[in-house]
Amino acid sequence: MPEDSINHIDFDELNKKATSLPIVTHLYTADPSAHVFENKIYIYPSHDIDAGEAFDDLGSHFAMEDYHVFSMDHIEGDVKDHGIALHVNDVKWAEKQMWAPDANEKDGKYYLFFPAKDYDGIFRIGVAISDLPYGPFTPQPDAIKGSFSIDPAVFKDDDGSYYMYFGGIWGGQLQRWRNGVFNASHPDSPTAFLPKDNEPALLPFIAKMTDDLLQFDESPKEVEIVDENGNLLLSGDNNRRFFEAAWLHKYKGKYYFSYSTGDTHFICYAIGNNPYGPFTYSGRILNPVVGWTSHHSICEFKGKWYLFYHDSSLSKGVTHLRSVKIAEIKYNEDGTIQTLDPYL
Ligand code: FUB
Repeated sequence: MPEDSINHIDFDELNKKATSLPIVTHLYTADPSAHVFENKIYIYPSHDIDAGEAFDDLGSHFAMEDYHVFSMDHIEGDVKDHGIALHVNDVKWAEKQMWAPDANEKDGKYYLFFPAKDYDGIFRIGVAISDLPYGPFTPQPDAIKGSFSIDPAVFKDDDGSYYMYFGGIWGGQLQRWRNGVFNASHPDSPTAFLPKDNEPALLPFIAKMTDDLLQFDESPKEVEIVDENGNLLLSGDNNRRFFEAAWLHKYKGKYYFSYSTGDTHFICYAIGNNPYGPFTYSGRILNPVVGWTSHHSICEFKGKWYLFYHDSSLSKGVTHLRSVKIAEIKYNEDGTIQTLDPYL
Protein backbone atom coordinates (compact mmCIF):
# COMPACT_ATOMS: atom_id res chain seq x y z
CA MET A 1 0.00 0.00 0.00
CA PRO A 2 1.75 3.17 -1.11
CA GLU A 3 2.60 5.89 1.39
CA ASP A 4 0.02 8.43 0.11
CA SER A 5 -2.93 6.26 1.17
CA ILE A 6 -1.63 5.66 4.69
CA ASN A 7 -3.23 8.71 6.33
CA HIS A 8 -6.65 7.17 5.76
CA ILE A 9 -5.88 3.87 7.48
CA ASP A 10 -7.51 2.87 10.76
CA PHE A 11 -4.70 0.65 12.04
CA ASP A 12 -6.83 -1.05 14.74
CA GLU A 13 -9.23 -2.18 12.04
CA LEU A 14 -6.37 -3.14 9.70
CA ASN A 15 -4.76 -5.32 12.37
CA LYS A 16 -8.05 -7.16 12.87
CA LYS A 17 -7.98 -8.05 9.17
CA ALA A 18 -4.25 -8.80 8.96
CA THR A 19 -3.31 -12.25 7.71
CA SER A 20 -0.57 -12.22 10.37
CA LEU A 21 0.80 -9.91 13.05
CA PRO A 22 4.38 -8.75 13.66
CA ILE A 23 6.49 -11.46 15.27
CA VAL A 24 8.98 -8.97 16.76
CA THR A 25 7.63 -5.90 18.54
CA HIS A 26 10.53 -4.59 20.66
CA LEU A 27 12.51 -3.56 17.55
CA TYR A 28 11.62 -2.70 13.98
CA THR A 29 12.71 -5.47 11.64
CA ALA A 30 12.42 -5.91 7.86
CA ASP A 31 13.63 -7.85 4.80
CA PRO A 32 13.54 -11.20 6.61
CA SER A 33 15.74 -13.97 5.20
CA ALA A 34 14.72 -17.23 6.85
CA HIS A 35 16.62 -20.52 6.98
CA VAL A 36 16.32 -23.74 8.93
CA PHE A 37 19.54 -24.57 10.75
CA GLU A 38 19.79 -27.21 13.52
CA ASN A 39 15.99 -27.79 13.35
CA LYS A 40 15.19 -24.18 14.21
CA ILE A 41 14.09 -21.28 12.09
CA TYR A 42 16.68 -18.52 11.97
CA ILE A 43 15.63 -15.12 10.66
CA TYR A 44 18.18 -12.62 9.35
CA PRO A 45 16.36 -9.29 8.93
CA SER A 46 17.34 -5.68 8.53
CA HIS A 47 17.13 -3.76 11.82
CA ASP A 48 15.16 -0.61 11.07
CA ILE A 49 15.85 2.56 13.02
CA ASP A 50 14.83 6.18 12.73
CA ALA A 51 18.13 7.92 12.10
CA GLY A 52 16.41 11.20 11.26
CA GLU A 53 17.15 11.05 7.51
CA ALA A 54 14.44 12.57 5.29
CA PHE A 55 12.39 10.28 3.02
CA ASP A 56 13.63 10.20 -0.59
CA ASP A 57 13.45 7.89 -3.59
CA LEU A 58 17.05 6.81 -3.02
CA GLY A 59 16.10 5.25 0.32
CA SER A 60 18.34 7.54 2.38
CA HIS A 61 15.88 7.10 5.27
CA PHE A 62 16.89 3.44 5.45
CA ALA A 63 19.96 4.28 7.54
CA MET A 64 20.35 1.01 9.41
CA GLU A 65 23.50 0.34 11.45
CA ASP A 66 23.44 -3.25 12.63
CA TYR A 67 21.84 -6.68 12.40
CA HIS A 68 20.11 -8.84 15.00
CA VAL A 69 19.40 -12.53 14.38
CA PHE A 70 16.18 -14.14 15.63
CA SER A 71 15.28 -17.80 16.12
CA MET A 72 12.13 -19.84 16.63
CA ASP A 73 11.71 -23.49 17.63
CA HIS A 74 8.20 -23.59 16.18
CA ILE A 75 6.49 -21.48 13.59
CA GLU A 76 4.07 -20.05 16.15
CA GLY A 77 6.49 -20.21 19.06
CA ASP A 78 8.44 -17.51 20.89
CA VAL A 79 10.90 -15.48 18.89
CA LYS A 80 14.31 -15.19 20.48
CA ASP A 81 16.41 -12.08 19.82
CA HIS A 82 20.08 -13.10 19.89
CA GLY A 83 21.26 -9.50 20.11
CA ILE A 84 23.64 -7.60 17.84
CA ALA A 85 25.19 -9.97 15.33
CA LEU A 86 27.18 -7.37 13.36
CA HIS A 87 27.55 -3.58 13.57
CA VAL A 88 28.61 -1.29 10.73
CA ASN A 89 31.36 0.17 12.94
CA ASP A 90 33.06 -3.24 12.87
CA VAL A 91 33.10 -3.46 9.09
CA LYS A 92 36.23 -1.75 7.78
CA TRP A 93 35.02 -1.14 4.23
CA ALA A 94 31.42 -0.10 5.06
CA GLU A 95 30.24 3.36 6.03
CA LYS A 96 26.46 3.12 6.31
CA GLN A 97 23.09 1.66 5.30
CA MET A 98 23.19 -1.98 6.35
CA TRP A 99 20.36 -3.11 4.07
CA ALA A 100 18.73 -6.50 3.51
CA PRO A 101 21.04 -9.39 4.50
CA ASP A 102 21.00 -13.15 4.05
CA ALA A 103 22.91 -16.03 5.63
CA ASN A 104 23.89 -19.59 4.92
CA GLU A 105 25.79 -22.48 6.47
CA LYS A 106 28.67 -24.58 5.20
CA ASP A 107 30.69 -27.22 7.08
CA GLY A 108 29.54 -25.98 10.48
CA LYS A 109 30.32 -22.31 9.81
CA TYR A 110 27.73 -19.60 9.28
CA TYR A 111 28.06 -16.79 6.78
CA LEU A 112 26.20 -13.48 6.89
CA PHE A 113 25.98 -11.71 3.52
CA PHE A 114 25.10 -8.03 3.66
CA PRO A 115 25.01 -4.91 1.49
CA ALA A 116 26.26 -1.54 2.72
CA LYS A 117 27.54 1.66 1.21
CA ASP A 118 31.30 2.02 1.14
CA TYR A 119 33.09 5.33 1.79
CA ASP A 120 32.54 6.33 -1.87
CA GLY A 121 28.77 5.98 -1.46
CA ILE A 122 28.69 2.78 -3.56
CA PHE A 123 26.71 -0.26 -2.43
CA ARG A 124 28.90 -3.37 -2.12
CA ILE A 125 28.22 -6.77 -0.62
CA GLY A 126 30.24 -8.16 2.28
CA VAL A 127 30.57 -11.44 4.15
CA ALA A 128 30.99 -12.07 7.88
CA ILE A 129 31.63 -15.44 9.55
CA SER A 130 30.60 -17.12 12.80
CA ASP A 131 30.68 -20.57 14.40
CA LEU A 132 27.10 -20.01 15.51
CA PRO A 133 23.99 -19.34 13.39
CA TYR A 134 23.24 -16.19 15.39
CA GLY A 135 26.73 -14.72 15.50
CA PRO A 136 28.40 -12.55 16.49
CA PHE A 137 29.83 -12.48 12.98
CA THR A 138 33.38 -11.43 12.11
CA PRO A 139 33.45 -9.43 8.88
CA GLN A 140 35.99 -9.84 6.12
CA PRO A 141 38.19 -6.74 5.77
CA ASP A 142 37.00 -6.06 2.20
CA ALA A 143 33.73 -6.41 0.33
CA ILE A 144 33.37 -9.30 -2.14
CA LYS A 145 35.56 -8.49 -5.16
CA GLY A 146 33.37 -7.37 -8.07
CA SER A 147 30.24 -7.04 -5.91
CA PHE A 148 27.76 -4.22 -6.45
CA SER A 149 24.18 -3.19 -5.63
CA ILE A 150 22.06 -4.71 -2.84
CA ASP A 151 19.91 -7.52 -1.46
CA PRO A 152 22.12 -10.62 -1.56
CA ALA A 153 20.34 -13.98 -1.28
CA VAL A 154 22.52 -17.09 -1.13
CA PHE A 155 20.93 -20.33 -2.26
CA LYS A 156 22.46 -23.78 -1.67
CA ASP A 157 21.59 -26.24 -4.40
CA ASP A 158 21.24 -29.98 -3.83
CA ASP A 159 24.69 -30.65 -5.34
CA GLY A 160 26.33 -28.46 -2.66
CA SER A 161 26.91 -25.42 -4.91
CA TYR A 162 26.09 -22.00 -3.48
CA TYR A 163 24.84 -19.12 -5.64
CA MET A 164 24.36 -15.48 -4.75
CA TYR A 165 21.47 -13.57 -6.33
CA PHE A 166 21.54 -9.82 -5.92
CA GLY A 167 20.57 -6.42 -7.27
CA GLY A 168 18.08 -3.62 -6.80
CA ILE A 169 17.19 -0.56 -8.88
CA TRP A 170 16.68 3.09 -7.78
CA GLY A 171 18.43 3.46 -4.38
CA GLY A 172 19.94 0.00 -4.86
CA GLN A 173 22.07 1.49 -7.70
CA LEU A 174 21.78 -1.42 -10.16
CA GLN A 175 21.04 1.02 -13.01
CA ARG A 176 24.34 2.81 -12.38
CA TRP A 177 26.30 -0.31 -13.42
CA ARG A 178 25.04 -0.63 -16.99
CA ASN A 179 28.54 -0.50 -18.47
CA GLY A 180 30.26 -2.50 -15.75
CA VAL A 181 31.59 0.62 -14.02
CA PHE A 182 29.79 2.78 -11.47
CA ASN A 183 28.20 5.87 -13.02
CA ALA A 184 28.25 8.57 -10.33
CA SER A 185 26.60 11.33 -12.36
CA HIS A 186 23.11 12.64 -11.41
CA PRO A 187 23.69 11.47 -7.82
CA ASP A 188 20.22 12.51 -6.61
CA SER A 189 18.25 10.72 -9.32
CA PRO A 190 16.93 7.23 -8.54
CA THR A 191 15.86 6.68 -12.14
CA ALA A 192 18.67 8.11 -14.29
CA PHE A 193 20.14 5.32 -16.46
CA LEU A 194 17.05 3.11 -16.35
CA PRO A 195 16.12 1.63 -19.74
CA LYS A 196 13.21 3.19 -21.62
CA ASP A 197 9.75 1.71 -20.96
CA ASN A 198 9.77 -0.29 -24.22
CA GLU A 199 13.27 -1.73 -23.61
CA PRO A 200 13.99 -4.88 -21.57
CA ALA A 201 13.96 -4.25 -17.83
CA LEU A 202 17.17 -4.36 -15.83
CA LEU A 203 17.86 -7.83 -14.51
CA PRO A 204 19.10 -9.16 -11.20
CA PHE A 205 22.47 -10.94 -11.10
CA ILE A 206 23.71 -14.38 -10.07
CA ALA A 207 27.22 -15.55 -9.25
CA LYS A 208 28.39 -18.96 -8.07
CA MET A 209 30.32 -18.63 -4.82
CA THR A 210 33.84 -19.96 -4.21
CA ASP A 211 34.18 -23.04 -1.96
CA ASP A 212 34.92 -20.82 1.06
CA LEU A 213 31.82 -18.69 0.30
CA LEU A 214 33.91 -15.52 0.53
CA GLN A 215 34.14 -14.51 -3.15
CA PHE A 216 32.40 -14.87 -6.49
CA ASP A 217 33.71 -17.85 -8.42
CA GLU A 218 32.68 -16.29 -11.74
CA SER A 219 31.73 -12.92 -13.16
CA PRO A 220 28.14 -12.17 -12.16
CA LYS A 221 25.63 -13.00 -14.89
CA GLU A 222 22.20 -11.52 -15.54
CA VAL A 223 19.18 -13.58 -14.48
CA GLU A 224 16.63 -13.47 -17.28
CA ILE A 225 12.96 -13.09 -16.36
CA VAL A 226 10.75 -13.75 -19.37
CA ASP A 227 7.04 -13.80 -20.13
CA GLU A 228 5.05 -16.81 -21.33
CA ASN A 229 6.38 -16.23 -24.88
CA GLY A 230 9.99 -16.23 -23.78
CA ASN A 231 10.39 -12.45 -24.16
CA LEU A 232 12.25 -10.47 -21.51
CA LEU A 233 9.93 -8.38 -19.33
CA LEU A 234 10.03 -4.73 -20.29
CA SER A 235 11.20 -1.83 -18.18
CA GLY A 236 7.73 -0.25 -18.36
CA ASP A 237 6.05 -3.42 -17.13
CA ASN A 238 6.15 -2.14 -13.53
CA ASN A 239 3.67 -4.72 -12.27
CA ARG A 240 5.95 -7.62 -13.23
CA ARG A 241 9.54 -6.49 -13.75
CA PHE A 242 12.32 -7.00 -11.18
CA PHE A 243 12.99 -4.15 -8.75
CA GLU A 244 14.78 -5.70 -5.70
CA ALA A 245 14.57 -8.43 -3.01
CA ALA A 246 15.78 -11.50 -4.93
CA TRP A 247 15.12 -14.91 -3.39
CA LEU A 248 15.52 -18.44 -4.72
CA HIS A 249 13.88 -21.60 -3.46
CA LYS A 250 13.42 -25.03 -4.95
CA TYR A 251 10.10 -26.88 -5.02
CA LYS A 252 9.58 -30.29 -6.61
CA GLY A 253 12.78 -29.96 -8.67
CA LYS A 254 11.93 -26.51 -10.09
CA TYR A 255 13.74 -23.28 -9.25
CA TYR A 256 11.51 -20.43 -8.05
CA PHE A 257 13.02 -16.96 -8.35
CA SER A 258 10.95 -14.44 -6.38
CA TYR A 259 11.36 -10.69 -6.03
CA SER A 260 9.70 -7.36 -5.33
CA THR A 261 8.32 -5.10 -8.05
CA GLY A 262 9.21 -2.08 -5.86
CA ASP A 263 7.11 0.87 -6.98
CA THR A 264 4.09 -1.37 -7.63
CA HIS A 265 4.64 -3.22 -4.33
CA PHE A 266 4.08 -6.85 -5.38
CA ILE A 267 6.09 -9.93 -4.48
CA CYS A 268 6.18 -11.95 -7.71
CA TYR A 269 7.83 -15.16 -8.84
CA ALA A 270 9.17 -16.80 -11.95
CA ILE A 271 9.99 -20.49 -12.49
CA GLY A 272 13.07 -22.02 -14.10
CA ASN A 273 14.85 -25.34 -14.60
CA ASN A 274 18.26 -24.44 -13.21
CA PRO A 275 19.78 -21.81 -10.88
CA TYR A 276 20.77 -19.50 -13.76
CA GLY A 277 17.37 -19.34 -15.42
CA PRO A 278 15.80 -18.15 -17.61
CA PHE A 279 12.83 -17.87 -15.28
CA THR A 280 9.30 -17.57 -16.64
CA TYR A 281 7.07 -15.07 -14.88
CA SER A 282 4.38 -17.07 -13.08
CA GLY A 283 2.40 -14.70 -10.86
CA ARG A 284 2.13 -12.88 -7.55
CA ILE A 285 2.88 -14.30 -4.14
CA LEU A 286 1.92 -11.27 -2.04
CA ASN A 287 -0.26 -8.26 -2.72
CA PRO A 288 0.89 -4.83 -1.47
CA VAL A 289 1.47 -4.32 2.25
CA VAL A 290 1.24 -1.10 4.28
CA GLY A 291 4.49 0.72 3.62
CA TRP A 292 6.43 1.34 0.43
CA THR A 293 8.76 -1.65 0.37
CA SER A 294 7.91 -5.31 0.16
CA HIS A 295 10.66 -7.86 0.76
CA HIS A 296 10.37 -11.51 1.65
CA SER A 297 11.91 -14.96 1.84
CA ILE A 298 10.43 -18.42 1.44
CA CYS A 299 11.37 -21.39 3.55
CA GLU A 300 10.11 -24.92 4.23
CA PHE A 301 9.76 -26.01 7.84
CA LYS A 302 8.36 -29.35 8.97
CA GLY A 303 6.65 -30.01 5.63
CA LYS A 304 4.96 -26.63 5.25
CA TRP A 305 6.06 -23.61 3.25
CA TYR A 306 6.18 -20.14 4.73
CA LEU A 307 6.50 -16.60 3.45
CA PHE A 308 8.50 -14.28 5.68
CA TYR A 309 7.68 -10.67 4.84
CA HIS A 310 7.23 -7.28 6.45
CA ASP A 311 4.87 -4.35 6.63
CA SER A 312 4.75 -0.98 8.40
CA SER A 313 1.59 -1.62 10.44
CA LEU A 314 3.30 -1.54 13.86
CA SER A 315 4.77 1.92 13.17
CA LYS A 316 1.41 3.02 11.77
CA GLY A 317 2.72 3.39 8.27
CA VAL A 318 6.25 4.78 8.69
CA THR A 319 8.02 3.52 5.55
CA HIS A 320 11.39 2.81 7.14
CA LEU A 321 10.05 1.30 10.41
CA ARG A 322 8.85 -2.13 9.40
CA SER A 323 7.99 -5.39 11.16
CA VAL A 324 8.54 -9.00 10.14
CA LYS A 325 5.53 -11.27 9.67
CA ILE A 326 5.03 -14.90 8.65
CA ALA A 327 2.26 -16.53 6.60
CA GLU A 328 1.91 -20.02 5.17
CA ILE A 329 1.95 -20.27 1.39
CA LYS A 330 0.15 -22.90 -0.62
CA TYR A 331 0.98 -24.38 -4.00
CA ASN A 332 -1.53 -25.43 -6.60
CA GLU A 333 -1.27 -28.86 -8.26
CA ASP A 334 0.52 -27.30 -11.26
CA GLY A 335 3.23 -25.79 -9.04
CA THR A 336 1.90 -22.23 -9.10
CA ILE A 337 1.66 -20.38 -5.79
CA GLN A 338 -1.62 -19.05 -4.40
CA THR A 339 -1.51 -15.25 -4.04
CA LEU A 340 -1.70 -14.02 -0.45
CA ASP A 341 -3.58 -10.92 0.63
CA PRO A 342 -1.83 -9.36 3.62
CA TYR A 343 -5.17 -8.04 4.94
CA LEU A 344 -8.35 -10.04 4.31
O1 FUB B 1 15.69 -2.35 3.85
C1 FUB B 1 16.31 -1.53 2.91
C2 FUB B 1 15.87 -1.88 1.52
O2 FUB B 1 14.45 -1.72 1.43
C3 FUB B 1 16.10 -3.31 1.14
O3 FUB B 1 17.42 -3.61 0.83
C4 FUB B 1 15.15 -3.41 0.01
O4 FUB B 1 14.92 -4.70 -0.43
C5 FUB B 1 13.93 -2.76 0.60
O5 FUB B 1 13.19 -3.63 1.41
